Amino acid sequence: MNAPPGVVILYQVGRGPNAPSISPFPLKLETFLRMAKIPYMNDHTAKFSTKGKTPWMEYNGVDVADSQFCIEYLKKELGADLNKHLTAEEYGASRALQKMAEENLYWTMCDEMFLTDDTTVIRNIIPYRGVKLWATLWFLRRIIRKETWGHGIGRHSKDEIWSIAVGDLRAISGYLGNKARKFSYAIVNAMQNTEMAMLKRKAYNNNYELNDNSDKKFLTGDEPCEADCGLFGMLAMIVWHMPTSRHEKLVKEELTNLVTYCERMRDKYWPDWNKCILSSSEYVNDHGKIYRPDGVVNGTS
Ligand SMILES: N[C@@H](CCC(=O)N[C@@H](CS)C(=O)NCC(=O)O)C(=O)O
Repeated sequence: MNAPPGVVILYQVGRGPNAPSISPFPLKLETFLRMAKIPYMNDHTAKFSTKGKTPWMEYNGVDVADSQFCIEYLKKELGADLNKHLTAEEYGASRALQKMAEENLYWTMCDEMFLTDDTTVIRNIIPYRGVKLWATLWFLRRIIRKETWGHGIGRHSKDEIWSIAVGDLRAISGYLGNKARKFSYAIVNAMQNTEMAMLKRKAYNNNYELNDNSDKKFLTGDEPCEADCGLFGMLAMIVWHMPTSRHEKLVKEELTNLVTYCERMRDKYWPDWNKCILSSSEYVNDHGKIYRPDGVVNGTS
């Protein structure tokens, strides 16, 4: 694929059923390109980088592998710094949370999706059926088992891995802040088991949209920063691509500010979300189309 000068080619693995990627890292990088208003086009042929991973990019003839190195490269080339408004403390906290999600929480998600006996989660995401599904699953499981073992997390019991996921998700949710929820829960608890308290608890569990009460709109405040790309990429998988998983249950029933956070990022940077998800009737194959910062999507180059 060729791109005009100044247009990034983003190599990724194709769109997902309920979010624009089934992988957190391409979604992170594509969200960054939108946030930084950098023109780009997608190559959905699932060509992996020289490092054997996805995503990667080509910019003015230079190949860069790894979502974070792509971001660093573009920051250097174009001054696309989304952290200018952060204090050193905010930068430190935002980077630490992003890395926790990418290097720790991510592996708990891989374990939940690929390495448990129940294949419901993964069957909802991989579009294949029959032999093709089982062959893909066998192949992916082999890689992920090896990787989680090398990382170290794969040596823990399932309960221990789950406790790591819970700790990480609570940390992100807590940093975003959920004051109103804590306050309301205090009231509900004070009411103990009256019928009203039970009804309220049920409402909490069933309608997380009512609980959009995170203290901060984005990770560090009203203005998004670079770490929001990475966190959104990761959390979006839990919200939209891990149906029936424990991760999904935790964020939708308890850590609801993570769900509204994802919805806020989606609404701000993905007005064309439905065109980018396979399950929507509005889906459009954008392979080779150029996204311009003004929202215009051109035909092939
Ligand atoms: N640090 C990399 C991580 C990318 C990554 O792990 N991608 C996964 C897909 S979610 C992958 O390509 N896995 C293939 C493999 O590990 O063999 C980045 O930020 O781009």
